[in-house]
Amino acid sequence: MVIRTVEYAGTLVDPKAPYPGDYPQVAFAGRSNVGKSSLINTLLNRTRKKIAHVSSTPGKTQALNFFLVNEQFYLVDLPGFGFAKVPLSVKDGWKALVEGYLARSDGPRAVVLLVDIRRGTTPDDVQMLAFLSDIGIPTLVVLTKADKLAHGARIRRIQEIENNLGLDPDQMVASSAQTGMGRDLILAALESILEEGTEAEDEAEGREARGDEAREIEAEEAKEGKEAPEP
Ligand SMILES: Nc1nc2c(ncn2[C@@H]2O[C@H](COP(=O)(O)OP(=O)(O)O)[C@@H](O)[C@H]2O)c(=O)[nH]1
Ligand SMILES: [Mg+2]
Repeated sequence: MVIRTVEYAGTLVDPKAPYPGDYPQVAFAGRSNVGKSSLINTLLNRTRKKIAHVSSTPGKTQALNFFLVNEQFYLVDLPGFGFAKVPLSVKDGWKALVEGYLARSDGPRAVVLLVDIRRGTTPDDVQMLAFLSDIGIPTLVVLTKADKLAHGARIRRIQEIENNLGLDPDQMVASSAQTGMGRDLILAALESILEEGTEAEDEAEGREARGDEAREIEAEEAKEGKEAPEP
């Protein structure tokens, strides 16, 4: 997937509120400080002009932030979880907002769950994975800050986390916002999630799913007709 355009589309503080528009959604989740804002900025090519704020006050924002990418899908930035020092009411608020949103019938097509490669999964991560599996949302686990481990240690760590969670290898990607590691794999995964959803919709509406060729031509036409955004 080539990122052509990104725009901030809106914020939801009520999980039942209407969306900013009618595009498929992919949500990004993870504990505070896991590197979510950094990864989103790297994925969207926003290394200079940051779109997701890199914050030093974990768990402060309780809102769902929508970014429209390529006028094709919303990347939804979920508030971070796993903040130990906040009052219970804040945790309850987080749960109502995030779980309420994820469980919507018109909720996200997939969730990207970020886990710090050195820390591994926390009980919050495990709970989140169980919740997502219960409601049947496909999940990609991204292991962040992979640049902090040497190659061998990284491979061992990935294997360990994979075994702990009982995930398929293709459900996990190691990434680094600093080196760009994992970026292409994550974007390819997002693309295939969005394509699958489109084919399913076409079938449901009795239309024939369009071939790859038609889609490629359309993508090229869209590219030709649009200026690339300033980096
Ligand atoms: N070495 C390294 N540090 C990172 C990486 N991603 C994020 N960080 C650092 O981790 C801290 C938290 O990052 P941030 O993106 O704000 O996390 P968020 O709270 O999940 O949005 C910041 O100090 C980042 O500079 C990475 O891939 N590698
Ligand atoms: Mg952040």
